Amino acid sequence: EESKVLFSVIGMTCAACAGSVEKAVKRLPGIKEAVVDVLNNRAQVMFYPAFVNEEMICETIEDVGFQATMIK
Ligand code: 9UX
Repeated sequence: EESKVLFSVIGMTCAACAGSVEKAVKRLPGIKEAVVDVLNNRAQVMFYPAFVNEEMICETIEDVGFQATMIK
């Protein structure tokens, strides 16, 4: 069964920022879907917890250069 987690992503200022976050998250194993909303500073990620977890996703977003926090 998949998990769905919403992240706050601070620092994205244009659509390409959102694109790079989305691309990086989707490169992780076990990601079903990643939708990044630059206007609302949010990333919604659906994933399979057997392969990846919230912390790995959070760290990946931070590696791209943004401040990420799990919301729920
Ligand atoms: Mo847009 Mo984001 O020109 O780091 S890609 S600001």
